[in-house]
Amino acid sequence: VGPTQHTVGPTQPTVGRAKVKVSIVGAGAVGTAIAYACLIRGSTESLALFDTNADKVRAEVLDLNHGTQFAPPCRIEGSDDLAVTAGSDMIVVTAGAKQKPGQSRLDLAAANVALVQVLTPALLERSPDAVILFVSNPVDIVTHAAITATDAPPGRIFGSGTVLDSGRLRFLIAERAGVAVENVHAVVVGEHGDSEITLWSGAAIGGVPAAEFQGPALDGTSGTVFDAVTRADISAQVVHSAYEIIRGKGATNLAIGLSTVRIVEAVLGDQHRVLPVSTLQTDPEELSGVCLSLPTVVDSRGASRVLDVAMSDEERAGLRASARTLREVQATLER
Ligand code: 6V0
Repeated sequence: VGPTQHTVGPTQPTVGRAKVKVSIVGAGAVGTAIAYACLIRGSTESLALFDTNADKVRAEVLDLNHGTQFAPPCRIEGSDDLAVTAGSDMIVVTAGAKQKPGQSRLDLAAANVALVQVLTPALLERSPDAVILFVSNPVDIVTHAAITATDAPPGRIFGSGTVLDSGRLRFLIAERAGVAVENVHAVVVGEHGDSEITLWSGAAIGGVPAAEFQGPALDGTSGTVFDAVTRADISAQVVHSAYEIIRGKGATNLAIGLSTVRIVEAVLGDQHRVLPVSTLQTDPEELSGVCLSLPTVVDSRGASRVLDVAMSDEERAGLRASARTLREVQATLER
């Protein structure tokens, strides 16, 4: 960061220390959507935005501050000086290059890995107790690079993983089943990317296993809704929906904003919420050493415990293949 740093925020000094501070690194489409969701939901008492683009961060902070009258109380400041993040309880990293139309998440890897290897120790220096959540893509590779660049305890650094993908999956299942999305239980695991796996074997709608769920099909006939063709179609849509959104509007930002804030609140509120976040796997052997997503308990320590979730043989083979893909990319990037 150069000598011409600019900080923007409330002019009145804060009386005492704000209780809960969240910093967001990268004030682009995703970072600002996360900030906006945090503000509207009242997730934190203090928000700090850091971006190397001084004009952009200044504009975003002004825009957010002009809305504070209409939202729960929150102090919002921003800067192109990393010092603005000091003393954070939680830091969300969205900085870096993003996918261009037709580009895969793994294509982004080299630039964003180099960025987080420098950024993560600098963030922890200013906020030694913070939990750090990575959103920048490819999120599993970026999270692994960040973990290996520091000696923070396991779980304090993790990635948003397939929380968004699982949200997309639940939406599509709910639409087909004709039930509220909260009544769908289903999860995507593995890489946040092309090799991710839908765990259909554990999917349930209002407690009914997806494979047994009956209802009118799209052609009006009654019977099993989630047959093999429908399952494959939904899984493919989950994988491809980011590409479709990027083609149409240049970025995906609103749903990732909301899903990230779900993770932020799980940490700040010590909620012990089970979410498919990306963490460094240690067991079993074939997954060990890569960051990927499995249902994980998220609490004030970060990602604290990976659950041993039941899977079919095919799903388990898919997860192993996803781990292999990630391991190969990791090996070429982290030297
Ligand atoms: P964007 O709108 O280009 O914003 C990125 C911001 O980062 C810009 O404002 C840059 O100025 C800033 N920036 C670049 N380098 C630095 C740095 N060193 N320090 C601070 N700020 C910096 O991109 P967008 O917000 O759309 O996407 C951000 C990242 O999120 C990309 O890597 C996306 O691929 C990723 N996403 C991850 C998702 C997930 O589910 N994990 C979902 C959507 C996007």
